[in-house]
Amino acid sequence: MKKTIAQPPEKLTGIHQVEIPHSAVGLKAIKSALTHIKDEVGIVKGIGLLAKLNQKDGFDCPGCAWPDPDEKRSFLAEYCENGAKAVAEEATKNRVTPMFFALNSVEELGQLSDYELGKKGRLTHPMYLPAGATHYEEISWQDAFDHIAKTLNSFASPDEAIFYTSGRTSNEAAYLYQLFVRHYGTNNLPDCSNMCHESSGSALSETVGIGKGSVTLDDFKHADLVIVMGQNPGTNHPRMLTALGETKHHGGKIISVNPLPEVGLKNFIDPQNPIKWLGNGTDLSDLFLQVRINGDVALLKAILLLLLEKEKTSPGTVFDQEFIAKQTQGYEAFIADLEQYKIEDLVAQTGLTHKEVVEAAEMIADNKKIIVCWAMGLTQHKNGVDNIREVVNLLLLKGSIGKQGAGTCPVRGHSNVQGDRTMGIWEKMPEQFLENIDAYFDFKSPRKHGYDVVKSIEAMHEKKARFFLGMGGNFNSATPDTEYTAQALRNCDLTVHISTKINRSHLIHGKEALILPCLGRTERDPQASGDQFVSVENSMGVVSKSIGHLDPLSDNLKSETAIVAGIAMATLANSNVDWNALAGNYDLIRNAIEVTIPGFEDFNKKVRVPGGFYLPNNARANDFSSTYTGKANFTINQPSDIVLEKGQYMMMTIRTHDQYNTTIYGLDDRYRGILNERRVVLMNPEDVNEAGLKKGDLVDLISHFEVQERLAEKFMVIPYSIPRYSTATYFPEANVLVPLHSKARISNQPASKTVIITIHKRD
Ligand SMILES: Nc1nc2c(c(=O)[nH]1)N[C@H]1C(S)=C(S)[C@@H](COP(=O)(O)OP(=O)(O)OC[C@H]3O[C@@H](n4cnc5c(=O)[nH]c(N)nc54)[C@H](O)[C@@H]3O)O[C@H]1N2
Ligand SMILES: Nc1nc2c(c(=O)[nH]1)N[C@H]1C(S)=C(S)[C@@H](COP(=O)(O)OP(=O)(O)OC[C@H]3O[C@@H](n4cnc5c(=O)[nH]c(N)nc54)[C@H](O)[C@@H]3O)O[C@H]1N2
Ligand SMILES: [Mo]
Repeated sequence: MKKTIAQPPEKLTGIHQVEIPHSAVGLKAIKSALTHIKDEVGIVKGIGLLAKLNQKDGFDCPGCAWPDPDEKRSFLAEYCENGAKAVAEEATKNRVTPMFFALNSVEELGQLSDYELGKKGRLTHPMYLPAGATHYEEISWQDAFDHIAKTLNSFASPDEAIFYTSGRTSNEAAYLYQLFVRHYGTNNLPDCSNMCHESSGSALSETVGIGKGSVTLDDFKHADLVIVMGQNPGTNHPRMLTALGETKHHGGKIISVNPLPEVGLKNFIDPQNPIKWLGNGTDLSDLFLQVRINGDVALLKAILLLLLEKEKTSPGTVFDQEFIAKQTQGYEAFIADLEQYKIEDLVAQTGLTHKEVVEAAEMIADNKKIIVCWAMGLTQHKNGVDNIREVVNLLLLKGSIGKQGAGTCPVRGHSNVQGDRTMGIWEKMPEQFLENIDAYFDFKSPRKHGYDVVKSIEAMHEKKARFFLGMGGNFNSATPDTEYTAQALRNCDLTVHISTKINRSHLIHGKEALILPCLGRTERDPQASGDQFVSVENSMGVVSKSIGHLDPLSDNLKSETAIVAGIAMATLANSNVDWNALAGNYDLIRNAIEVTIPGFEDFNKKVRVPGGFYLPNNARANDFSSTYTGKANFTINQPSDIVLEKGQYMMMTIRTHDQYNTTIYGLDDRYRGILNERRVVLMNPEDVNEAGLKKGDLVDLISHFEVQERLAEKFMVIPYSIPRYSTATYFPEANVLVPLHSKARISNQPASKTVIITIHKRD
């Protein structure tokens, strides 16, 4: 049998470049949202669905984790174009049935692009791929569960199995899942967060004693200054633009730090206010710093040096000395280290001018209440943890944490990625959590730390692990080093995916494979005790209820919770956990959460209050006693140590406006003016010239890591506004270039935004 290709096929789709729009959102966004809804769902059903999206009696948007307002929620503003696309994708009319699998072999499906695969629709039946077979075939739920149980029980050690989670899984399903996995005997619980905000978690726990952000939505109204670093909210968190608009409306300023002039950070037309749809919108960024890829620590250090000079001239006017003395540790060592740097050297590393850095420093010096927001542009680097620790240094110097209008704001990706962690989806949960679980359920959970994403791939590649279960997600395509990861999956005895839609991970499989189709957020969830609701936690630590209203699209779907219970009952012969009861009534799962996880007192009562409740947050409360020193910690960080050789470029892999991670909604990157083509490489026009290339040339990209090289073929050169020697490609097409072992220090997060490449013209 021929191997199915592991990366998206290298097909060009016919680029069409247009002018970059002046503003984000506005009428065009609403039009685009409605077109997706009309095409996938139908207009009447679709509008009904949107009316429930992010409303207090509705379902949580399966798009991003940006929070909803605590109070007033308006119809148009509580969803965004990309949220509507996420809903359209899930509530689609199209179906992937057993007949579809009978007509299409795995190899044939592998020829389709991610876009074409996604458009095939929702999975309707459990499917099984026997060893050596070319086609998936229908299987009963019980047979599927028994098959998983047989495989899991055949291993010498439970550590031979890997249980991945993507961040859409509800709190209830995630809690039950980790309970099953620990009861089975392993902590091998890698998750998408390992590739997303792991660097934030590592840096924030060390410095301020909580791995989550400290601000609330309301803080945006009170901030003097919001700094948005390494994030593209216009595309990935569009409702955040409303919050940034509020900052401006209340007299605050905004600095954006990004290698690309992202439209959403420039100007925004509020969808909530139809009168403004045709106007000029709100200008957002007061200062745009077009930093070189991975130039952020150097930039922050340069700013801090300038602030230090000012503070020395007039002590107490720039730094919050009272906060520093009372609440922090490590100030002197930090200052001593900072003073070793020369401003010229630092500025040279950023690709910015001295004047721009001075302007930023002045804005920061003059303001006391500062919020820093960030996402993948800071976390997915070798020095991703340093990036975020340096952000914290800045906030600590300004005393800008633990007070209104100030603090840390790591903007999470998947809608419940933060909740899944709270529920215990982590390969190294702290001892107290494990003790609580053991006491409540009366078993001994394993203590040995499990594999994270990178270690899971290594373990499967080395055949130390032979079973993979994905609770959602698309492991083959979302992880780095596509060919290597694909081989890791192929080495398994059995790969299992609990999914709503078909994706490439179903096609890159172990000797045997199973696809278990589940209900989505938009659907009702009928169980033994009646229709259930679930809960989710957003990026700011608010836990709220989510309930779907559509009838399940097929009688053969099960909820994620029911699937976990089914696997657990088949696998664990002597379990004293009543899996049936838990899956039949999610209140019982919430009772267990209440007892075993701090902050969930009265969970069943509080979750029923419209809008939900805030989890405790020590950093928000200005209490840093939970760090290893009992104080907020200054840290010493290094600027990037990567030196490019002649002919080399730094490449970041980013999202277009028309995708949700590996789900490709469409082929347009509207806010960057690049339509109908994903295999592009954005380059500085001078670099294009110097390399003897021109717009539209086809090139191959080779990444260089230690002595290894990786090849990605057929990308089209696009001259674009990006600093010299910085380039951009889209994820997941370019994942084949991201070396598995190029990862962030401490957090072990893949460095998918610091990829060193050379660019080679095709004949
Ligand atoms: N519509 C939609 N929404 C989404 C997603 C989606 O795919 N589609 N994905 C969800 C998920 S899981 C996540 S994690 C988030 C991702 O949200 P983002 O982090 O906004 O997503 P990316 O496209 O990875 O963009 C990173 C941004 O960082 C910039 N950047 C890259 N390298 C650097 C750097 O070295 N320094 C600085 N300062 N900037 C840099 C890039 O130019 C880009 O603007 O979005 C979530 N929301
Ligand atoms: N090169 C590069 N690689 C990256 C990134 C990058 O910026 N650059 N970003 C990284 C980041 S931040 C993340 S978070 C990961 C994302 O990694 P993943 O979370 O693994 O990937 P997704 O593409 O979000 O997963 C999509 C699949 O989830 C399934 N799904 C959707 N909804 C549900 C549901 O409700 N339940 C279940 N069970 N399944 C569902 C569907 O089958 C769909 O095909 O990728 C990472 N990879
Ligand atoms: Mo993410």
